[in-house]
Amino acid sequence: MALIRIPESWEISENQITPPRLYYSRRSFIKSLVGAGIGASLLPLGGCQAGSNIGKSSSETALEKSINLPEIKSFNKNPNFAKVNRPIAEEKVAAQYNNFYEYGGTKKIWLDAQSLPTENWKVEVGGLVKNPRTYDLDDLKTKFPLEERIYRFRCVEAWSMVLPWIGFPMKALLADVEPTAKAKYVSFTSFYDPEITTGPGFHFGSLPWPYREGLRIEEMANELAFFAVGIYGHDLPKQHGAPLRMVTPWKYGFKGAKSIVRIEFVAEQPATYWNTIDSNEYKFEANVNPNVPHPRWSQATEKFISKGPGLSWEIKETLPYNGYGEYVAGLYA
Ligand SMILES: Nc1nc2c(c(=O)[nH]1)N[C@H]1C(S)=C(S)[C@@H](COP(=O)(O)O)O[C@H]1N2
Ligand SMILES: [Mo]
Repeated sequence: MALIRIPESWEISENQITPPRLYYSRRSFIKSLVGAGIGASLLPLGGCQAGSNIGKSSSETALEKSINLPEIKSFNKNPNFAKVNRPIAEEKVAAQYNNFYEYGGTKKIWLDAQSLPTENWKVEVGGLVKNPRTYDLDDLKTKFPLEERIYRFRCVEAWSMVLPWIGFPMKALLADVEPTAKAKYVSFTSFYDPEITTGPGFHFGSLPWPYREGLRIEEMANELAFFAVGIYGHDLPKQHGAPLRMVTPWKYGFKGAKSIVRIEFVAEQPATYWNTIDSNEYKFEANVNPNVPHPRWSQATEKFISKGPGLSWEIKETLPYNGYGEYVAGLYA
């Protein structure tokens, strides 16, 4: 299979990011960085671009290795989420176009993310619950029946894909740990170790690491809220947030914390990574809404990404709740 090499012009080019050490103010750094990334990626709106680069074979081998993972043998295809009216992204396209800021600020972090250590993974679940537990990955995969769900995915940066996740509904975990009546929110924390997560420019102390996200308990109990342990029929690649990540398809992609190590039930709305950086631009709720622009760009349409080689996209209208209103609108009535 030909390597899918995402063209430079499609994404933020490395030389558009001023090295962070030149910045003195955290806020201006974030603004320029996020502005550069998002602004650049939105410029070609309306365009379609074929890839021309042939990748190096070492990089092709590394990419294949990163997605050539053990098959998940036993899972059901959930008939309610068996397809959407858009094509599923080709696997290598999805595996090369990621956000995972622990490993850097471009879309090309898939290779750097291979340093994430996933052996003997443990997920600690505690806080306001009757049954606090520490699960290892096998516990999670055997205790909770696995299913495949094909979901739309919509990043706040206005790109989108359709992805075939394998995992289990969050409500299954809720039933196992039994939050107490005091628990109103839940906080999810991603793996973070500054010695390992080596993305350039993201590791000076003032950023609110580790990456954290949160939901209301009712959101976590919703049918759609999902934990993924796999994608495309196999274990989750590191760049997608191995070995366990959140998937909340009616919300912007940043709500889907990757590589989760801790889940804590709490009484108050928990702090989250992007909301702490800029609460005006990244709301806690973060429901996909075409009628509410981000302060710096419209959310009315999206660049729908599905195929390679190279990368092409189509402009599509963004749907309220990313098309999942029938499941979740009642939560926000
Ligand atoms: N720990 C962590 N989780 C994260 C992020 C991140 O930077 N760190 N980025 C988020 C954003 S902005 C998006 S769009 C999705 C991207 O998921 P994908 O790369 O698997 O498509 O991951 C989300 N989860
Ligand atoms: Mo995102």
